[in-house]
Amino acid sequence: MTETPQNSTTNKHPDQHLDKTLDRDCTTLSRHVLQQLQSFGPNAQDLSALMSRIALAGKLISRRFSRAGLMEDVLGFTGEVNVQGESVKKMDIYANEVFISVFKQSGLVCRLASEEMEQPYYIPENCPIGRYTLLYDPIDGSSNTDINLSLGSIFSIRQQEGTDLDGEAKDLLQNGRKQLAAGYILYGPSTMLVYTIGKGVHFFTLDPSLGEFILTQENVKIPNHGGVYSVNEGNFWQWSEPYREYIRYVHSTKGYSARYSGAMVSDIHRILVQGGVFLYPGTIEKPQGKLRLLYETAPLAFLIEQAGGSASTGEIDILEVVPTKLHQRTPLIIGSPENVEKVKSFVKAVEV
Ligand code: P6P
Repeated sequence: MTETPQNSTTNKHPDQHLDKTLDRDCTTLSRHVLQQLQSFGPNAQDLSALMSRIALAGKLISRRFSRAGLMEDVLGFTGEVNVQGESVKKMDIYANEVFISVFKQSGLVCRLASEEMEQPYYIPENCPIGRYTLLYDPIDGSSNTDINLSLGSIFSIRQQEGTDLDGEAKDLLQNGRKQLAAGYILYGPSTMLVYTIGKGVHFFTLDPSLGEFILTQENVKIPNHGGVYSVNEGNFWQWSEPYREYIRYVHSTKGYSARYSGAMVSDIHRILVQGGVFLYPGTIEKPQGKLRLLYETAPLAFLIEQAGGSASTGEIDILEVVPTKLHQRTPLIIGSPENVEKVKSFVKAVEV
Protein backbone atom coordinates (compact mmCIF):
# COMPACT_ATOMS: atom_id res chain seq x y z
CA MET A 1 0.00 0.00 0.00
CA THR A 2 1.55 3.41 -0.90
CA GLU A 3 2.20 5.46 2.23
CA THR A 4 0.95 9.09 2.11
CA PRO A 5 3.92 11.27 3.15
CA GLN A 6 3.13 12.96 6.47
CA ASN A 7 3.85 16.42 5.04
CA SER A 8 1.65 15.74 2.02
CA THR A 9 -1.09 18.25 1.22
CA THR A 10 -3.36 15.34 0.45
CA ASN A 11 -3.59 14.10 4.00
CA LYS A 12 -7.38 14.22 3.78
CA HIS A 13 -9.07 10.86 3.97
CA PRO A 14 -9.63 9.84 0.28
CA ASP A 15 -13.25 9.07 1.07
CA GLN A 16 -14.03 12.70 2.00
CA HIS A 17 -14.42 13.51 -1.71
CA LEU A 18 -16.75 10.54 -2.05
CA ASP A 19 -18.75 11.63 1.01
CA LYS A 20 -19.21 15.12 -0.50
CA THR A 21 -20.47 13.77 -3.84
CA LEU A 22 -22.69 11.21 -2.14
CA ASP A 23 -24.09 13.85 0.19
CA ARG A 24 -24.91 16.09 -2.76
CA ASP A 25 -26.61 13.22 -4.61
CA CYS A 26 -28.64 12.48 -1.50
CA THR A 27 -29.80 16.09 -1.06
CA THR A 28 -33.18 15.52 -2.63
CA LEU A 29 -35.77 18.25 -2.87
CA SER A 30 -37.82 17.02 0.07
CA ARG A 31 -34.74 16.82 2.32
CA HIS A 32 -33.61 20.27 1.19
CA VAL A 33 -36.97 21.85 2.11
CA LEU A 34 -36.74 20.43 5.64
CA GLN A 35 -33.14 21.66 5.91
CA GLN A 36 -34.23 25.13 4.79
CA LEU A 37 -37.00 25.25 7.39
CA GLN A 38 -34.84 23.61 10.07
CA SER A 39 -37.97 21.89 11.21
CA PHE A 40 -39.78 18.58 11.01
CA GLY A 41 -43.06 20.14 12.13
CA PRO A 42 -46.34 19.57 10.25
CA ASN A 43 -46.02 22.75 8.12
CA ALA A 44 -42.47 21.81 7.12
CA GLN A 45 -43.54 18.26 6.33
CA ASP A 46 -46.43 19.62 4.23
CA LEU A 47 -44.14 21.92 2.21
CA SER A 48 -41.63 19.12 1.75
CA ALA A 49 -44.37 16.81 0.49
CA LEU A 50 -45.81 19.52 -1.78
CA MET A 51 -42.41 20.11 -3.38
CA SER A 52 -41.95 16.37 -3.87
CA ARG A 53 -45.22 16.28 -5.76
CA ILE A 54 -44.12 19.22 -7.91
CA ALA A 55 -40.94 17.28 -8.68
CA LEU A 56 -42.96 14.21 -9.69
CA ALA A 57 -45.07 16.32 -12.05
CA GLY A 58 -41.88 17.74 -13.54
CA LYS A 59 -40.43 14.27 -14.11
CA LEU A 60 -43.58 13.06 -15.83
CA ILE A 61 -43.77 16.10 -18.12
CA SER A 62 -40.03 15.98 -18.85
CA ARG A 63 -40.31 12.32 -19.81
CA ARG A 64 -43.22 13.09 -22.15
CA PHE A 65 -41.32 15.90 -23.86
CA SER A 66 -38.21 13.73 -24.32
CA ARG A 67 -40.29 11.11 -26.16
CA ALA A 68 -42.82 13.43 -27.87
CA GLY A 69 -41.25 13.25 -31.30
CA LEU A 70 -41.28 9.46 -31.19
CA MET A 71 -44.92 9.08 -30.18
CA GLU A 72 -48.25 9.52 -31.90
CA ASP A 73 -50.73 12.20 -30.89
CA VAL A 74 -48.47 14.03 -28.38
CA LEU A 75 -47.59 17.18 -30.29
CA GLY A 76 -49.76 19.65 -32.16
CA PHE A 77 -52.98 21.44 -31.32
CA THR A 78 -56.16 20.05 -29.78
CA GLY A 79 -58.34 22.39 -31.83
CA GLU A 80 -59.65 23.94 -28.59
CA VAL A 81 -59.24 27.54 -27.33
CA ASN A 82 -58.61 28.08 -23.59
CA VAL A 83 -59.96 30.66 -21.18
CA GLN A 84 -57.12 32.95 -22.29
CA GLY A 85 -58.33 32.80 -25.89
CA GLU A 86 -55.21 30.86 -26.87
CA SER A 87 -55.08 27.75 -29.06
CA VAL A 88 -54.43 24.77 -26.82
CA LYS A 89 -51.59 22.33 -27.50
CA LYS A 90 -51.97 18.63 -26.67
CA MET A 91 -49.05 19.00 -24.26
CA ASP A 92 -50.91 21.81 -22.43
CA ILE A 93 -53.74 19.38 -21.66
CA TYR A 94 -51.39 16.54 -20.77
CA ALA A 95 -49.35 18.70 -18.41
CA ASN A 96 -52.47 20.16 -16.82
CA GLU A 97 -53.78 16.65 -16.16
CA VAL A 98 -50.41 15.55 -14.75
CA PHE A 99 -50.55 18.15 -11.99
CA ILE A 100 -54.16 17.18 -11.17
CA SER A 101 -53.30 13.46 -11.08
CA VAL A 102 -50.20 14.01 -8.94
CA PHE A 103 -52.02 16.15 -6.37
CA LYS A 104 -55.50 14.58 -6.41
CA GLN A 105 -54.70 11.77 -3.94
CA SER A 106 -51.95 13.67 -2.10
CA GLY A 107 -54.14 14.88 0.77
CA LEU A 108 -52.19 18.15 0.52
CA VAL A 109 -54.37 20.43 -1.58
CA CYS A 110 -58.00 21.46 -1.74
CA ARG A 111 -57.84 23.25 -5.10
CA LEU A 112 -55.73 23.58 -8.22
CA ALA A 113 -55.94 26.80 -10.28
CA SER A 114 -54.42 26.69 -13.74
CA GLU A 115 -54.05 28.82 -16.83
CA GLU A 116 -55.89 26.03 -18.67
CA MET A 117 -58.99 25.96 -16.43
CA GLU A 118 -61.56 28.77 -16.18
CA GLN A 119 -62.45 27.73 -12.62
CA PRO A 120 -60.23 26.05 -10.04
CA TYR A 121 -60.34 22.26 -9.87
CA TYR A 122 -61.71 21.25 -6.47
CA ILE A 123 -60.42 17.98 -5.04
CA PRO A 124 -63.41 15.57 -5.04
CA GLU A 125 -64.94 14.72 -1.67
CA ASN A 126 -63.96 11.07 -2.09
CA CYS A 127 -60.29 12.18 -2.03
CA PRO A 128 -58.29 13.41 0.96
CA ILE A 129 -58.52 17.22 1.06
CA GLY A 130 -55.61 19.38 2.19
CA ARG A 131 -55.11 22.98 3.28
CA TYR A 132 -53.14 24.28 0.30
CA THR A 133 -53.87 25.57 -3.18
CA LEU A 134 -51.60 24.94 -6.14
CA LEU A 135 -51.64 27.66 -8.79
CA TYR A 136 -49.77 26.75 -11.96
CA ASP A 137 -49.09 27.31 -15.61
CA PRO A 138 -48.64 23.72 -16.74
CA ILE A 139 -46.71 24.60 -19.89
CA ASP A 140 -45.28 28.08 -20.22
CA GLY A 141 -44.08 28.72 -23.76
CA SER A 142 -46.42 26.36 -25.61
CA SER A 143 -45.33 27.88 -28.91
CA ASN A 144 -42.03 25.98 -28.40
CA THR A 145 -43.69 22.60 -27.87
CA ASP A 146 -43.57 21.39 -31.49
CA ILE A 147 -40.16 22.85 -32.35
CA ASN A 148 -38.16 21.16 -29.58
CA LEU A 149 -37.12 24.37 -27.84
CA SER A 150 -36.97 24.99 -24.09
CA LEU A 151 -40.17 25.65 -22.13
CA GLY A 152 -41.33 25.40 -18.56
CA SER A 153 -43.98 24.93 -15.89
CA ILE A 154 -44.57 27.63 -13.28
CA PHE A 155 -46.00 26.92 -9.82
CA SER A 156 -47.12 28.78 -6.72
CA ILE A 157 -48.40 27.41 -3.43
CA ARG A 158 -50.75 29.27 -1.09
CA GLN A 159 -52.53 28.19 2.07
CA GLN A 160 -56.31 28.17 1.89
CA GLU A 161 -57.90 30.87 4.06
CA GLY A 162 -61.48 30.46 5.20
CA THR A 163 -63.85 27.75 3.96
CA ASP A 164 -64.51 28.81 0.34
CA LEU A 165 -68.01 27.36 0.77
CA ASP A 166 -69.29 29.38 -2.21
CA GLY A 167 -66.59 27.93 -4.45
CA GLU A 168 -65.52 31.41 -5.53
CA ALA A 169 -61.95 30.94 -4.23
CA LYS A 170 -61.99 34.56 -3.09
CA ASP A 171 -59.12 33.91 -0.66
CA LEU A 172 -56.84 33.54 -3.70
CA LEU A 173 -57.44 37.20 -4.57
CA GLN A 174 -54.63 38.44 -2.33
CA ASN A 175 -51.20 39.83 -3.10
CA GLY A 176 -48.19 37.71 -3.95
CA ARG A 177 -46.64 38.04 -0.51
CA LYS A 178 -49.17 35.39 0.58
CA GLN A 179 -47.26 32.74 -1.40
CA LEU A 180 -45.60 29.98 0.65
CA ALA A 181 -43.55 28.53 -2.21
CA ALA A 182 -42.97 29.30 -5.88
CA GLY A 183 -40.74 28.41 -8.76
CA TYR A 184 -40.50 26.77 -12.12
CA ILE A 185 -39.43 23.62 -13.91
CA LEU A 186 -37.29 24.30 -16.99
CA TYR A 187 -37.43 21.63 -19.71
CA GLY A 188 -34.17 22.40 -21.49
CA PRO A 189 -31.05 20.40 -22.45
CA SER A 190 -31.42 19.24 -18.86
CA THR A 191 -34.54 19.51 -16.74
CA MET A 192 -34.14 21.87 -13.79
CA LEU A 193 -36.38 22.68 -10.86
CA VAL A 194 -35.83 26.15 -9.39
CA TYR A 195 -37.71 27.01 -6.21
CA THR A 196 -38.01 29.22 -3.18
CA ILE A 197 -39.92 28.90 0.08
CA GLY A 198 -38.83 32.36 1.11
CA LYS A 199 -35.34 31.23 2.17
CA GLY A 200 -33.35 31.89 -0.97
CA VAL A 201 -33.44 30.40 -4.46
CA HIS A 202 -32.10 26.92 -5.16
CA PHE A 203 -31.36 24.95 -8.35
CA PHE A 204 -32.04 21.24 -8.73
CA THR A 205 -31.12 19.25 -11.84
CA LEU A 206 -32.91 16.05 -12.83
CA ASP A 207 -30.60 13.04 -12.92
CA PRO A 208 -32.55 10.69 -15.21
CA SER A 209 -30.39 7.74 -14.11
CA LEU A 210 -31.61 8.28 -10.53
CA GLY A 211 -35.04 9.70 -11.34
CA GLU A 212 -34.28 12.39 -8.76
CA PHE A 213 -33.81 16.15 -8.81
CA ILE A 214 -30.35 16.73 -7.30
CA LEU A 215 -29.26 19.97 -5.62
CA THR A 216 -26.86 21.74 -7.99
CA GLN A 217 -26.76 25.32 -6.66
CA GLU A 218 -27.93 26.92 -3.40
CA ASN A 219 -28.81 30.52 -2.56
CA VAL A 220 -28.53 31.74 -6.14
CA LYS A 221 -28.20 35.53 -6.47
CA ILE A 222 -29.06 37.46 -9.63
CA PRO A 223 -26.35 39.88 -10.85
CA ASN A 224 -27.13 43.52 -10.00
CA HIS A 225 -26.92 44.37 -13.68
CA GLY A 226 -26.77 42.45 -16.94
CA GLY A 227 -26.53 43.10 -20.66
CA VAL A 228 -29.53 40.98 -21.70
CA TYR A 229 -32.89 42.54 -22.45
CA SER A 230 -35.68 40.11 -23.30
CA VAL A 231 -38.84 41.41 -24.96
CA ASN A 232 -40.93 40.73 -28.05
CA GLU A 233 -39.98 43.73 -30.19
CA GLY A 234 -42.65 42.71 -32.66
CA ASN A 235 -45.05 44.47 -30.28
CA PHE A 236 -43.11 47.77 -30.53
CA TRP A 237 -45.93 49.45 -32.49
CA GLN A 238 -48.38 48.59 -29.67
CA TRP A 239 -46.34 49.96 -26.74
CA SER A 240 -46.69 53.29 -25.00
CA GLU A 241 -43.93 55.83 -25.70
CA PRO A 242 -41.86 55.16 -22.50
CA TYR A 243 -41.26 51.53 -23.49
CA ARG A 244 -40.36 52.61 -27.02
CA GLU A 245 -37.91 55.10 -25.51
CA TYR A 246 -36.34 52.34 -23.39
CA ILE A 247 -35.87 50.14 -26.47
CA ARG A 248 -34.30 53.06 -28.35
CA TYR A 249 -31.96 53.46 -25.35
CA VAL A 250 -30.75 49.83 -25.40
CA HIS A 251 -30.46 49.96 -29.19
CA SER A 252 -28.08 52.93 -28.89
CA THR A 253 -26.12 51.85 -25.81
CA LYS A 254 -23.09 49.55 -25.99
CA GLY A 255 -23.24 46.31 -24.04
CA TYR A 256 -26.84 45.19 -24.55
CA SER A 257 -27.98 42.01 -26.36
CA ALA A 258 -31.51 40.91 -27.19
CA ARG A 259 -32.54 37.38 -26.21
CA TYR A 260 -36.18 36.26 -26.53
CA SER A 261 -37.17 32.59 -26.83
CA GLY A 262 -40.97 32.73 -26.61
CA ALA A 263 -40.85 30.90 -23.27
CA MET A 264 -40.67 33.25 -20.30
CA VAL A 265 -39.30 30.58 -17.95
CA SER A 266 -36.34 30.02 -20.26
CA ASP A 267 -35.69 33.75 -20.75
CA ILE A 268 -35.99 34.55 -17.05
CA HIS A 269 -33.71 31.63 -16.13
CA ARG A 270 -31.05 33.13 -18.39
CA ILE A 271 -31.51 36.49 -16.67
CA LEU A 272 -31.40 34.92 -13.19
CA VAL A 273 -28.02 33.39 -14.06
CA GLN A 274 -26.45 36.11 -16.23
CA GLY A 275 -28.35 39.28 -15.26
CA GLY A 276 -30.56 41.56 -17.34
CA VAL A 277 -34.27 42.27 -17.68
CA PHE A 278 -37.35 40.57 -19.12
CA LEU A 279 -40.33 42.72 -19.97
CA TYR A 280 -43.83 42.21 -21.29
CA PRO A 281 -45.48 45.65 -21.37
CA GLY A 282 -49.14 46.40 -21.90
CA THR A 283 -50.15 46.66 -25.57
CA ILE A 284 -53.00 48.22 -27.54
CA GLU A 285 -54.60 44.76 -27.81
CA LYS A 286 -53.83 43.80 -24.18
CA PRO A 287 -53.41 46.98 -22.06
CA GLN A 288 -52.60 44.85 -18.97
CA GLY A 289 -50.17 42.74 -20.98
CA LYS A 290 -50.42 39.02 -21.75
CA LEU A 291 -49.03 37.43 -18.59
CA ARG A 292 -51.23 36.24 -15.74
CA LEU A 293 -50.58 37.35 -12.17
CA LEU A 294 -51.50 34.44 -9.91
CA TYR A 295 -49.65 31.65 -11.72
CA GLU A 296 -47.06 33.49 -13.82
CA THR A 297 -45.87 36.94 -12.75
CA ALA A 298 -46.41 36.59 -8.97
CA PRO A 299 -44.51 33.28 -8.54
CA LEU A 300 -41.66 34.53 -10.73
CA ALA A 301 -41.59 37.83 -8.83
CA PHE A 302 -41.40 35.97 -5.48
CA LEU A 303 -38.50 33.89 -6.78
CA ILE A 304 -36.56 36.75 -8.40
CA GLU A 305 -36.96 38.97 -5.30
CA GLN A 306 -35.59 36.08 -3.22
CA ALA A 307 -32.56 36.07 -5.57
CA GLY A 308 -32.01 39.80 -4.99
CA GLY A 309 -33.81 41.00 -8.09
CA SER A 310 -37.04 42.94 -8.54
CA ALA A 311 -40.32 42.71 -10.43
CA SER A 312 -42.70 45.53 -11.24
CA THR A 313 -45.79 46.33 -13.28
CA GLY A 314 -44.01 49.59 -14.13
CA GLU A 315 -46.01 51.32 -11.41
CA ILE A 316 -45.97 48.99 -8.36
CA ASP A 317 -44.15 45.83 -7.28
CA ILE A 318 -45.75 42.72 -8.73
CA LEU A 319 -45.95 41.24 -5.22
CA GLU A 320 -48.13 44.17 -4.08
CA VAL A 321 -50.78 43.68 -6.80
CA VAL A 322 -54.14 42.51 -5.39
CA PRO A 323 -56.08 40.72 -8.16
CA THR A 324 -59.81 41.12 -8.63
CA LYS A 325 -60.15 37.94 -10.69
CA LEU A 326 -58.41 34.58 -11.01
CA HIS A 327 -56.92 35.11 -14.47
CA GLN A 328 -55.95 38.75 -14.04
CA ARG A 329 -53.06 39.93 -16.20
CA THR A 330 -50.28 42.36 -15.34
CA PRO A 331 -47.54 44.08 -17.31
CA LEU A 332 -44.14 42.73 -16.22
CA ILE A 333 -40.65 44.16 -15.81
CA ILE A 334 -38.46 41.59 -13.98
CA GLY A 335 -34.78 40.90 -13.47
CA SER A 336 -31.63 42.55 -12.13
CA PRO A 337 -32.42 45.50 -9.84
CA GLU A 338 -30.41 48.03 -11.84
CA ASN A 339 -31.96 46.94 -15.14
CA VAL A 340 -35.51 47.02 -13.73
CA GLU A 341 -34.90 50.49 -12.28
CA LYS A 342 -33.64 51.68 -15.67
CA VAL A 343 -36.86 50.56 -17.38
CA LYS A 344 -38.96 52.10 -14.59
CA SER A 345 -37.07 55.39 -14.96
CA PHE A 346 -38.47 55.69 -18.49
CA VAL A 347 -41.98 54.73 -17.38
CA LYS A 348 -41.93 57.03 -14.31
CA ALA A 349 -40.59 59.93 -16.37
CA VAL A 350 -44.00 60.13 -18.03
CA GLU A 351 -45.82 60.36 -14.67
CA VAL A 352 -43.90 63.42 -13.45
P1 P6P B 1 -45.55 36.61 -27.33
C1 P6P B 1 -45.96 31.94 -23.51
O1 P6P B 1 -47.28 31.87 -24.08
C2 P6P B 1 -45.89 33.22 -22.73
O2 P6P B 1 -46.84 33.21 -21.72
C3 P6P B 1 -44.49 33.41 -22.17
O3 P6P B 1 -43.88 32.22 -21.82
C4 P6P B 1 -43.76 34.09 -23.30
O4 P6P B 1 -42.68 34.89 -22.86
C5 P6P B 1 -44.85 34.95 -23.94
O5 P6P B 1 -46.10 34.32 -23.63
C6 P6P B 1 -44.69 35.02 -25.44
O6 P6P B 1 -45.73 35.86 -25.91
O7 P6P B 1 -46.72 37.55 -27.41
O8 P6P B 1 -44.22 37.33 -27.26
O9 P6P B 1 -45.55 35.52 -28.37
